[in-house]
Amino acid sequence: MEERIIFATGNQHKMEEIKEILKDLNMPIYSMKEVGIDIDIEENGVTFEENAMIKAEAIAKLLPNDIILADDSGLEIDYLDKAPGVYSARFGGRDTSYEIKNQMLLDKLEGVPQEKRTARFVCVIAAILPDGRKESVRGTIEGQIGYKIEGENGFGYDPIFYVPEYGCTTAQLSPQQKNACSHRGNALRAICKVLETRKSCV
Ligand code: ITT
Repeated sequence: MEERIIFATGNQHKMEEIKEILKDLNMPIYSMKEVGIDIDIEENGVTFEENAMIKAEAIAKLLPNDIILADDSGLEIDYLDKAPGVYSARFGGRDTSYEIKNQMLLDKLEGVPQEKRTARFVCVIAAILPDGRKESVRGTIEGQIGYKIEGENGFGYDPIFYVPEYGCTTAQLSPQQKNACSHRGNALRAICKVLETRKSCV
């Protein structure tokens, strides 16, 4: 049977970025939904690594012959003791719009000077291979929380995540620019090196 990668994510925005970043990898890549799996996975870990592996394990149990990857990611704001961190998706309520969530974070940082607004996006990619091997890698991108919501691209907290090198938020970068420097791009390129030991990769 042809080798495939199944991504244990229900987040469509992540999936779009993942497919673009891994497009040169000559392997078919599907989200769990695309292969007919629609389950809620309880993310009860306290680190990105634990949660990424929890998601990967839940799908690997159902599809033991595939390469399973999972992404756990989030925004760490230093002034807020690294919150929302692993709770990024749940911060302010799962169903609350990101316009509201982003404004809530801006309000929490009201009056905080620029040098104290440091933050980073973190992405941990967990992999479970058909031989049972488990790996995980972490990618980050450093930046600052801006002063207002800016930009239409990306998703989630992108409109408040300012990247000094580019002079704009990650929501103002093109998808190609974001993928080239993002936490997810960096983590996926690192997991490719792990997969390279099985099959040639990007
Ligand atoms: P899955 O667990 O199904 O993959 P999820 O959205 O619940 O989807 P996480 O638990 O990993 O995923 O939460 C990640 C959250 O962190 C995500 O919902 C965003 O709020 C934020 N986030 C992660 N990567 C981001 C990015 O590239 N840009 C903006 N926000 C991001």
